Amino acid sequence: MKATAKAHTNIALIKYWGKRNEPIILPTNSNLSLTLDGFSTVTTVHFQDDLSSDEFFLNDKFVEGEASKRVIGFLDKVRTMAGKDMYARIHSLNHVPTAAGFASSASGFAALAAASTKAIGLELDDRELSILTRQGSGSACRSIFGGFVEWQMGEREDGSDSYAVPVASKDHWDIRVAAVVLSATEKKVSSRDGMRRTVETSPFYDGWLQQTPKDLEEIKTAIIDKDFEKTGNIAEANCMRMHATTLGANPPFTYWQDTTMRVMQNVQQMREEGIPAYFTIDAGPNVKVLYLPEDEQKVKQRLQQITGVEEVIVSKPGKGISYL
Ligand code: 2P0
Repeated sequence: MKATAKAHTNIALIKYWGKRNEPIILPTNSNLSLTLDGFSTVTTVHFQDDLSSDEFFLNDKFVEGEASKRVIGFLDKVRTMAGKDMYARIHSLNHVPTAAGFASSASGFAALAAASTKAIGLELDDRELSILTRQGSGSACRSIFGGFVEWQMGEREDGSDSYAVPVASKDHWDIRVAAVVLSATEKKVSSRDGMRRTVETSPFYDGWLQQTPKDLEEIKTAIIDKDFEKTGNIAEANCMRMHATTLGANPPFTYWQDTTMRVMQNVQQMREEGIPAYFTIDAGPNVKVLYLPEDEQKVKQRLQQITGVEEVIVSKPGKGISYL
């Protein structure tokens, strides 16, 4: 009744931004990401007869409070599915530099879902696993697969048609992602709260919903064709539209800081100088930059020189979940 799984985080090129159902996490728009090899979580779940509650350790530290509640809530779903009433000891090792601005929830819930279902004896296929993982954290359902992955929003109320599907494998196209870590980051609005506030109050949200399906269709073609300029342009524009919706929220907010904008401007400047590079930004101030392998040195150097940039961590396309 013990299993260990590894999952990588992912970066959304077409963003998941808004829920139509909060308890089981159903999105308002289909979205697409690239799984990254640089950042992963390894989780061991051990169901044991002698435990009277779940025990969650993150990087060898016992965790209580909200983070632990989310993990236990997820294991409750796994127990219900398996029809078993046993508690578990969970050990998670996060190889995601917290400062890198990647939500560790994507790799975290994907690894937890894979390890816990295997440990309890459930035999799920990748689709079933993606559906379950989605209910831990939305973006995590994409990390079941490697490479370029679409989360199809589905239509059903029970979420049975809302899951991730592979679009192109990690070996299809070697593009790179630099995570640009900023030195000073203020306390931010969490992605959950930011999403909710935007859906409920931003008059710009309708525009987001209208445009995003078109972005998704176009980027899928661009990825299949390995058209970097098109892929980058669509990803950057989609990111800008997501962030524009937050400015219309009530109260309005933005995830950007001064360094965020400096990095964005430098990326656009690089393009003017003939280096194809494009940015995307999630629910935080850090910037991720897409570029091609042959430009790695130039892009890295340029990003490291920007005032307020602490570190640049590069990543390649990564694989889906694996069992250790
Ligand atoms: C994404 N983000 O597609 C988008 C882009 C942030 C901006 O998924 O509430 O932590 O756990 O489903 O996955 C961050 O939201 O939200 C996110 P929950 P999550 O990657």
